[in-house]
Amino acid sequence: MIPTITAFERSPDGGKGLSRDMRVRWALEEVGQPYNVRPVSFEAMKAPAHLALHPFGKIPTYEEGDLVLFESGAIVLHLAQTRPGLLPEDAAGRGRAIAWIFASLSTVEPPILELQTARFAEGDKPWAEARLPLVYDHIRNRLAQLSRRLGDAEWLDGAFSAGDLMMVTVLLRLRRSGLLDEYPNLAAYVARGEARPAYQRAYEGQLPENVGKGSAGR
Ligand code: GTB
Repeated sequence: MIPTITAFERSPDGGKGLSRDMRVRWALEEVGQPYNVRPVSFEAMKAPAHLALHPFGKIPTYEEGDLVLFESGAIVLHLAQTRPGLLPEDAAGRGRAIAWIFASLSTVEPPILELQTARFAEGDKPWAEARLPLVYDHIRNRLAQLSRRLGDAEWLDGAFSAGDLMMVTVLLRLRRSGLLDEYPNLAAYVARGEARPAYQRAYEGQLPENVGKGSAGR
């Protein structure tokens, strides 16, 4: 059974790999699972057929037989738990890798999303400019903590795991801000993630000219 994921028909980032289907594509490529991609428009995301898959009308979703999943973290975790390659074999190591998945989504991503909101969604508000330094502080605080923990290790906890995959995709959203470059070990960590062949294949797949092709059609 070849799973099908959904992705933007026309991604607002123009194919820079920043939308959340990229994590799922990357995980699928890491575990060697072939997949189909169904592109959806913003309009289709809010229509009943898609809302039946995703209660919040977003991408990505994941369908495999009777199983329907939404939330990129849950999809990546599902893939990591059902295919070898993205979680350690031992229970303690698995637990720690899963902790990094949660950390990426609930501790590191929120301040990064604050920046997107402050810049784009609220950029025209009278208080937007005054709020930015505070938002930058929140992000720098998190990055400094993460940078200390990573130190000069290659990955967050031993071998590359789904925790690293998630963390790298979260950090990538900062590239344009220049904040990542203030922490050279984090910038190098992200670059290591991007250099992985599975990341490269996933990136290729989300380029505008490949939208909807899935892993077999490229
Ligand atoms: N928590 C959910 C998950 O992790 O799966 C969040 C899903 C989500 O927000 N999906 C976005 C979406 O469907 C796409 S990724 N939005 C459509 C809508 O809400 O109507 C968010 C995103 C959009 C654009 C860029 N970009 O241009 O750089 C990056 C990320």
